[in-house]
Amino acid sequence: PTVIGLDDYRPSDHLADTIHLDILLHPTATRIVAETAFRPNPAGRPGAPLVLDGDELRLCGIELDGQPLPAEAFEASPQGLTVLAPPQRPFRLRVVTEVDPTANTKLMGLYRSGGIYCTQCEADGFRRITYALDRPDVLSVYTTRIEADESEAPTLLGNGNPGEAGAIPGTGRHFAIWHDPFPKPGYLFAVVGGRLGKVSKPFTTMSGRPVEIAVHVEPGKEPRAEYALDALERSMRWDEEVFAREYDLDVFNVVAVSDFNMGAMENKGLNIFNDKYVLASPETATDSDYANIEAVIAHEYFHNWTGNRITCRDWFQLCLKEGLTVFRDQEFSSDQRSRAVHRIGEVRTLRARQFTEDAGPLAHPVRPNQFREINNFYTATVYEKGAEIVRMLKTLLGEADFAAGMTRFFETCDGTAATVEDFLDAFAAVSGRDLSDFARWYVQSGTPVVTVRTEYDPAQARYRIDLTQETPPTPGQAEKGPLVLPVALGLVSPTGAAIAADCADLRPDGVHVMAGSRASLIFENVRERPVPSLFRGFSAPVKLRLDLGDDDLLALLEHDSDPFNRWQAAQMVAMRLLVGQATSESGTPVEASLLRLALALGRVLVVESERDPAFAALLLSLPSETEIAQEIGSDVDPDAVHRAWLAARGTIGTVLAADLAAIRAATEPDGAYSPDAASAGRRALRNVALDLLASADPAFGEREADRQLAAAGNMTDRLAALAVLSRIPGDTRERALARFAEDFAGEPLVLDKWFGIQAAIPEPGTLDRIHGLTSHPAFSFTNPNRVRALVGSLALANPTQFHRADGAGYAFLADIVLMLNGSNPQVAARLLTAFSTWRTVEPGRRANAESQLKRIAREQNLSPDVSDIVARSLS
Ligand code: DPP
Ligand code: ZN
Repeated sequence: PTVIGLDDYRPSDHLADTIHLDILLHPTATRIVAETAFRPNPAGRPGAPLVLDGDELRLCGIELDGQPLPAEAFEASPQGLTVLAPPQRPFRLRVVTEVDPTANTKLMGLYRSGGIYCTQCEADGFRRITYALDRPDVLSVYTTRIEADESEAPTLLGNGNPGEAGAIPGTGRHFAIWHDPFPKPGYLFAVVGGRLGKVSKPFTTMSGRPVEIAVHVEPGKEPRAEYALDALERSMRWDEEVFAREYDLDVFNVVAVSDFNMGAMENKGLNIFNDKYVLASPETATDSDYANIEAVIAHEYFHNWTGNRITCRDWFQLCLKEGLTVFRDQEFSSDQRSRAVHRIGEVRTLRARQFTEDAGPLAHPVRPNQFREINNFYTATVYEKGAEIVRMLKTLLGEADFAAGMTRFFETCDGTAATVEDFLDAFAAVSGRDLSDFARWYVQSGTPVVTVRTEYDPAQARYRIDLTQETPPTPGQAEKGPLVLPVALGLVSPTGAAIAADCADLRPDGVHVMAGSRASLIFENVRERPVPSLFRGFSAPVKLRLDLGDDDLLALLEHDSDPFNRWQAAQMVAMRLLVGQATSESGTPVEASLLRLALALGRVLVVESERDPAFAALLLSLPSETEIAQEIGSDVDPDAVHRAWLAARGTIGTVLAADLAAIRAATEPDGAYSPDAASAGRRALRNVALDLLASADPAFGEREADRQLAAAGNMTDRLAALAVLSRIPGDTRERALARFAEDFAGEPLVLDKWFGIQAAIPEPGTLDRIHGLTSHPAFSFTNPNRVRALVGSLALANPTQFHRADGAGYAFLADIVLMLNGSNPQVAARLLTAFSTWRTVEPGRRANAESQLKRIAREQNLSPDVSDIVARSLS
């Protein structure tokens, strides 16, 4: 595949001001008549041919200004259409194409999901519907007429506002016309046709515009769409209150479909969702499903401004809409829930996914400078690290300048296809600051490592913190420069008293801005040896190397005023002993250290399990096996990591048994299920307690989980119990799994959880079990959710079995990747990224992984998606 570079950008030679589409829906032969008003772009090359993108298209007709275009005037293939000498003035091109939505297994362009016609056009899907200037900086006003059999597709939805609609007498067909007044790139185009039920309500915007907001789902599932509708309403209100952003059309429609490559898509006025992020009922969805629905609904809605009203000049600017919109949805969720708890969740995700990506062969800058396949750049780096950059910008500038910068960005860039520079310029303009050093965050890949040394001089009552930062080399970037790091920090007395920070280099809000590779902070009038609390709230996405002993860290756990760092301190103690245990270079007295941690957690729990149960649940959650492996960094033995992890949980469960039992007794469910954060927090704590008790005493765990399973009145408690049981081999487990499958036989999204739990069992029999499940009637390789639940859980949530020493896990994943390479390359490529840690495992496993990667690389007819990932993984 060809490499596309950021520096290659040049404006389109032509513009497309309006596009009129007539879409005649048919299961296997949908016709698309596209009439586009083109004109030469004053910024383009005069006299250039009109080069339109296409992908697997069949051309059925072409006219220019009402005249058939003679064969010698154009060149056409399924992959493109070129008008060789287009007029040097505005002209209209009418192109007729035909596509087969039923055969479209790639789920890009127009396809069918469970009988519903739907589209996915980001990034390059519009060219699978009609020939077009399919690039984000060509914005057009779309008018779309959709026609279909009334019996097959009673609901017809498009972008923008609804216009004329009606039956076509005598044909059994009907039509609907939609007009979107906002110019947009093709990737935001969408249509939907199908038999759908809906829930809706009126919404009045802050300036008084009446809007109908609606969520459309499979008929019969309407009650399960109420939560999504509620989350949408709250998102719309929040964006008005916090960012003064108002909705701009008469309707806002969300449609849920079962077959979807990603989470959801922000098409203008017509968001299309993976039904996993819409449908929820207490019986079928867990607390985290509810939280995810809220977050994804908000995310896609917020794109209406950050993505749609202001779009991206080119795909290298993807983080401009994604990082910013993730930041916005994180802020929304933090306001709706507990900010500290949410922040910890964000950081856990960042570390598990983005730090892993940044440490391996797929590392890339938040704004990449080249790509072969853009679909492979919808990554944790672009999204999650992109959001961290916006968060740092806010910390750096402070609330007021950040808010002013956002307003300026909205005002100056509205209606344009913008760049990261445009975004930063808005903040530079309002604050008068030079952000050129800060901009390095967008172009430099890799996770900075900050090493801290501290020194206390009691005679001078002086305390000194030395910080150095270094970013390790990443593919294509051997040399790294220093990054601008907002370091939020404070001093804590080991006995709990706060210590006033008398330091000239600290802002009044407790932030030191570190701009070079090293910094020294001197604190005066420090009367006792303090413990430093650094990067409070995770103020910068760095790895911290801190020379603190367990006692100091446990003092932070107990006394720091920053909840994030309290949690972080416990994680650091745990990580140190887990790594020691797993690498058995254990000069550290692991048991004693573990005991101290457990006892400290016990003390903290007394207060926290009442004050903030969700926070208490997080305190009790050890670093994941993925994080431990990442911390070890090389020659990792996943079995040793797993053993260390199990043993630590067992010890904590044993030491805290009485406290955990008391927590369970105090959090018995009372009354009806409510998905609110406080109730969810109590369930989380209760279920973590069960998990730890079961680690300490599997026989007890089995009985208790079985009891909870039988009594559970909601999916959260049911699934938590099933997960605990799944790790305790025996008849009880098998009966529980069988029963669950019967109870939820007609519920694909619930069965995904069941597939996922089984695929994550850390036992040698799991691979056979997964093989068996691929022929389960509810499983299908054509549905991305099913594949992710079963195969994705093995690859991403079951380190010991994916990284089996005999290589069978790798071989299995490689087989699936090759099978999906042709039918759904995006899903195949995504699964393949699980190999990205292959160089960090011990030599035997490493050789097995490499041979599977090479086997994939040798295959003929690799999709651009898979070939790009495999090539970068091996490079
Ligand atoms: N733009 C989508 C989202 O992240 C992904 N295709 O919202
Ligand atoms: Zn997004």
